[in-house]
Amino acid sequence: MALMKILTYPDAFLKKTAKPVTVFDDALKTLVQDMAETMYEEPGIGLAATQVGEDKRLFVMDVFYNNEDPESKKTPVAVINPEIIETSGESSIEEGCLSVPEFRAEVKRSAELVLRFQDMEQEIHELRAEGLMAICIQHENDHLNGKLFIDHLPPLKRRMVQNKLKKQATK
Ligand code: GNR
Ligand code: NI
Repeated sequence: MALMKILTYPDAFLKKTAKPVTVFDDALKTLVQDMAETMYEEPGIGLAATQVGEDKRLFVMDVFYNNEDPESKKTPVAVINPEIIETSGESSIEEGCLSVPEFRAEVKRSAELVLRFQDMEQEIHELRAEGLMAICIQHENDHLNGKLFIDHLPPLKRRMVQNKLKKQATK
């Protein structure tokens, strides 16, 4: 098990459209385990492969784990080759991102969705999600398409935030 380094804005890798996973081998299993460990360590509710410099359509998530509750159980889900096949409703919460440190903003997204994905055994699943899980899935799926939550902000606000983050990054 190993912790991975998380890329931060304005790293160009974060703008990449990730490639589908075709090889389900031990190296993939190790990557998923290392990503899950990194997600819990940060802590985050999700982590996309793009964020750790891996050009693969895959993310891990656990929206239920609370690291302040000793009774809380870890239930990591590995989501491989995700496709959001249905969406409905509207919802917005204040989002943060491990790749955009120290900035939070409300983002308008779908309230409910159906996610089709593969697990480590290449089995295809369809998962209906709502609430925080639906938000997290859309946020992680965006990462695999080279998109960050700040890309959803109105243009002027987005520019201001990007300039501020770029200045911070050079410090
Ligand atoms: O840990 C995270 N919390 C979070 C809160 C609101 C909306 C989205 C997220 S995802 C984020 C971890 C992360 O950056 N995943 O890509
Ligand atoms: Ni993120």
